[in-house]
This record gives sequence, C-alpha cells and structure tokens, in this order.
Amino acid sequence: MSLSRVGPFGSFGSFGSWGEKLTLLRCIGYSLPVFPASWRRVIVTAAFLAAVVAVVALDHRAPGSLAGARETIRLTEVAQQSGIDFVHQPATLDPQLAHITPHVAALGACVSVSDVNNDNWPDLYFTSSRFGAANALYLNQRDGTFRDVAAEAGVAALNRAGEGGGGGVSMGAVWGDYDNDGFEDLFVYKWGYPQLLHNLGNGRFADVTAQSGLRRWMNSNGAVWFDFDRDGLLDLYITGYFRSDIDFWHLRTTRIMQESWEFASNGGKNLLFKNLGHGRFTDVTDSMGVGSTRWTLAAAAADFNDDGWPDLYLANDYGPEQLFLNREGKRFELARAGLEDDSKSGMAVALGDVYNRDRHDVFVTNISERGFLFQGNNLRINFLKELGRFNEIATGVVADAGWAWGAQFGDLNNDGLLDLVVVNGFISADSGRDYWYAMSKIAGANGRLFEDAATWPAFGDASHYRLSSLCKPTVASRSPRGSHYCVP
Ligand SMILES: [Ca+2]
Ligand SMILES: [Ca+2]
Ligand SMILES: [Ca+2]
Ligand SMILES: [Ca+2]
Repeated sequence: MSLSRVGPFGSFGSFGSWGEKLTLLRCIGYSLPVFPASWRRVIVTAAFLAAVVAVVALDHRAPGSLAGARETIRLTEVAQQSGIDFVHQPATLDPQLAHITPHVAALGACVSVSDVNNDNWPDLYFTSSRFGAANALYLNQRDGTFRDVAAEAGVAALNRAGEGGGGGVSMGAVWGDYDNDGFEDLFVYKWGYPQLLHNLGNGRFADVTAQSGLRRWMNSNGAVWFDFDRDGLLDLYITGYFRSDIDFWHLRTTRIMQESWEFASNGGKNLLFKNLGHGRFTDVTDSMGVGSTRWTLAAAAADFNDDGWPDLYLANDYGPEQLFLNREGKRFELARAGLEDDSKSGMAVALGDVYNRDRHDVFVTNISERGFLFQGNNLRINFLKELGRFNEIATGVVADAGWAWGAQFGDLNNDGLLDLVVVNGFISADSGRDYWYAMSKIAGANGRLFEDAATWPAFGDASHYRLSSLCKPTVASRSPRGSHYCVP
C-alpha cells in the first residue's frame, strides 16, 4: 500500500486569494476618539480584562462545539465516480538516500482548487513528484464529474530531469491572477526550478517562468500569493524546505538534513518576489526581512493584526511557527506572539474565524505517534490586538489527529460554525511496523550526526505511523519545550 504524505490541500491557493479579499475589506479604517490619560488606562484595562474573559470563555466552548460537529457531518467518497483517478507518484532520489527515500520523498501530493475557466465551477489541479509522471488539471464538467485536461492545457508535463525546461519535480501549486486579466494563473513550486504558467483564457497555459524572473532553483514545499504592498498586483512568497544548493538527483553531500530536532534553522531560504507588473518579478526577500531559513512547510497570508496590511504566518517543521507582521508594505517584523518557544513539526496552516469574531485564527498540524511522541496540533485563537499574542486551545481530537498533515477549515454543515478537516497518516509500507524507534535514536544524537543523511538508520518496510497505539497521551511526560513524549 502506498499512501504518500498529503500536502496542505487547497490551503495555499485558496488562502492566497482569500487573504487578499479580506485585506481589501479591511482597508476601511476608523479612528478612536481622544480620551484623557486616566480614562485611556481604564479603557485599556477593561479591554485587557475583556480579552482575558474571552479567552477563558472560548476555552470552555471548544469541546462542546466539536462534539456536536461529529454527530452531524457525513462525507461520502465519490472520487472514482467523478472521474478523478489521480495517484501521486513520489520522487525518486539520488542513490545515496536510498535507505531513507520513503522519509525524504514523502512530500509533493497536493491538490489546489481554482476556477480556471471562469465558469463559476471550481476545478482541481493535482501535482505528482516523479520524473515523467503527469500533473492533472481536472475541469469541472458541471454534472458531478471532472475531466483531466492537463495535457492539452500544457500543465501536465512539468516533472522533468535536467536543466532544460522546468527541471525538477512538482511539490504543489497555488493559483493567482498575477496580471489581472481575469484568469487565474498557475504557480507550481518544485524541488528544482519552479514554474509560472500564464492562463491564456482559451484553455491553454504558457510557461512564462524565464521572463518572469522566477526561475530560481529551490527545494520548495509551499507558496502563497498576496499583495504585500497593496499596489494591486499579487506578489509571491515561496517557502524553502531543503536548502536550495541541494540537487536531489546529483547530491554533492549527504549533510542535507536538519541540524536539530526542535530548533533547526538550516533549511532552504524563503523568498519574497514583488510583482513589478508586465509579468516581471523581483526578489525583495532581504530588504523586506522575510528570508527565514527554518524548515517551512506551509505559509498563509492574512491581516492577522487588523491594521490593513497582509501578514505572513509560517508552519515550520523541526521548529517553532513564525508570524511576520507587515509594516505598511515597507518591511516585515518577526512578531513575538507566543510562538517562539513552542517547537513542533508544523506541517500545514489553516486559517479560519473559529468563533465568528471577525479574526483570523490559526490551526497548524503537527505529528503525534502514540508510544513515542505526542506534540499535538495547535489551534491558536487570535488575541493579537488585545494581548499581542495567540492563545493555544487545542484539546481532544483537535490536538491529537495522529500524524497530521494537511488541514482546512470549512462550514461543512452550514450551521454558521467552521468545521475542520485534517488529513493524516504516513503509511508508506507495513502499517504494523514503524520507523519511530529507529528515528528517535538519530533524533537524540548531536546535530552533526542528525544533519547527515548517511548516518540515518534504514527505513526498510516500516511506516511513520502505526495503526496501533501503545500508550495514551495521559501517561505522557511533558518536555520543557512543549512536546509530549509518551512512555511505552
Ligand atoms: Ca471552472
Ligand atoms: Ca491572469
Ligand atoms: Ca503587490
Ligand atoms: Ca497586518
């Protein structure tokens, strides 16, 4: 059985444009009346206390609403009958990584959603990650079925070896109308050269990567379109996972892995490209201060602090999450928002207004493997305006969804409350044998050993997630940095 790591489905593409729309809505500013200093203290204190009360109240509301949702929602698998038969193919890698290929190549299964032909029916784009394997663009036939038109549209053959064309393999895609012609364009981030494909509006796409200035070798697993400077042109933030000097098919070193289990910052550099118009982009990463080298797996853009400027939220693997606040489009600042010390294995970011307060709350998936590790997913309620931070409230099934990867909010039963879908599991071979014990030995070693793929034990026919469980989180001991390590 082959079930590859599932990317943060839909989250990048949809949040890019969603965040943009929300930003526009909030451009309507307001000003507070001027009060004497003593009154201002009273007002600030009252606001603070109200926020604390809200935190407590919302904490208590969480479990009840989840229990209700579990009873009312039913989903039925209809992929096959809808004509969707896509199977993701994982990457093949340099033979020097053969012993841990299932671990390293467990990325790249992604689906993004966009109405590519402006018929008001959403279409689906799937990425595959093996040389020669085709990506798929399923056009919605408006009768409950889809048809793969990727080949005729020119967006299928993107996984190719060598320097020519779009060398590299797809890891995911995000949609955004970068030229404001009314048609959503496609950006595919890859291990290799990313590709920008211009939607010509006639069912076909043109590869405009070279002239756009985006042809930059990266090992990327995420991207988000957002207009950081509010000039009306969508800009692009691309996350780096592995370092960009690594060519996975011609390794010059096996020192490619994380330097630390909890605070690694030797990953690929994230890049911000400003849209200059006329189809050209320029790298403004350093001047804007958003070149994180943590192992970013997902990025989401929204105006988290409600100042009218879209900010960036990063889920980082092997490290803490990061929030970069946008200072009026001139620079970003890494915020201290209660995220700094809470290191986990961030996989996906989902944004939603969990309590209908007109705020962007954040859900980040992490990994839990009973018997070895309980990190817990984070459900962070946004109190940036009142307290300058988020409040983490995940409990029960929201906290422990096993080895959680992709996530997305949506009001599935139309009751006005957001529900949460979490895709989990990492079963690459035998679901009864897991790699955790072997991995824990190298994870506990010093950084020099952990960083070197050659020292990692062989993956064999194990999986990263067993279906059985050896212990409950209740018998876990809590580490100083927030992870729970179960005692077998
Ligand atoms: Ca459509
Ligand atoms: Ca366009
Ligand atoms: Ca812009
Ligand atoms: Ca903001």
